[in-house]
Amino acid sequence: MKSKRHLVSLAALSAVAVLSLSACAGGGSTGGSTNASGNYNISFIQGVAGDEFYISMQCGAEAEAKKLGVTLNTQGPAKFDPTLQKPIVDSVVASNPSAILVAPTDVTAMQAPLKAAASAGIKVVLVDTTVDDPSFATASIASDNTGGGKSAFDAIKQLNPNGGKVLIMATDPGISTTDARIAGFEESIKADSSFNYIGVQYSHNDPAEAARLMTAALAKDPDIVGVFATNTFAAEGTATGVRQAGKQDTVKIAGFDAGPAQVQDLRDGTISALVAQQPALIGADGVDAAVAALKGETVTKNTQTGFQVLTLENIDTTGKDYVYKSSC
Ligand code: T6T
Repeated sequence: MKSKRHLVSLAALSAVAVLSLSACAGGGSTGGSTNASGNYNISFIQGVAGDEFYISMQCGAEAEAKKLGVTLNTQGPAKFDPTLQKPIVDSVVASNPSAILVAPTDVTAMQAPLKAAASAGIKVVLVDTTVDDPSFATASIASDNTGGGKSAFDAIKQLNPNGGKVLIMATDPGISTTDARIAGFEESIKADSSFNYIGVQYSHNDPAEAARLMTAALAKDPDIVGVFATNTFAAEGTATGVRQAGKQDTVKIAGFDAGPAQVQDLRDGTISALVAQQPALIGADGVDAAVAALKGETVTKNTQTGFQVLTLENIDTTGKDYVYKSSC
């Protein structure tokens, strides 16, 4: 059943901005390897296969590749795990594409394999996530993850104006995006003395683990009033845990991402707000950056894409185009 309290206007929390940070880099040498038809050949390596965020990014990248007349192929590991992503990167590098678009699954573990790709003369464009030292990369394109974390706190505060106990359900430490979301959320909550922040739980990108952790957290702290779930899978599991505890009217969940399952949870009233990214735009910008670099044109080194806070109030109007796709 939908709670009226979920209808509180959160429109003011929405922020859509696409801003290109000003540092520009020369495109470097022209050329790059081409395929048999003489086209540039781009490989997109997702953070994990089957995640609607990366599927939507693939859709945006494919559409842009078609427009520009370049070839794009996509693959991703079965789990968001550097031990599974590294062999994919290594075999893609061995196939010598013109460029790689990649969402590194760990800031440290993916540093050397991606630097090696760039050293082999392949243009490397980081999409979504990054690594400890991305200086080898042609370009980096990512959401305003810190700002999204702050907006998630604003959403929880608006639904709990008197404050209360709040936790974060995250994935794993060492992922640049979710770490930045946590940092943004923590900065806001620590500055508000009406809230009692009880810390981060790591669910390893596994909804079943997030549900288990959430159930345990509610057994220990039944007075939790809010949870920030830092991505699709954390949000899905958090919603399940809260539902199983019968606490959906008292625990307000703000989740990052807007896959179809999260949007259904928003409609059901289990989730109150979703911070939707623009994955298709990130994919399209990534292809543009790779092709510009291959042509020796000037490339914007860092691009930050915006986000939109989705609620029951805007999901069928201004928010509807932000819902991620399950297929292109
Ligand atoms: O939140 C996105 C992405 O931005 C993050 O880096 C990893 O998780 C997602 O793919 C959602 O599942």
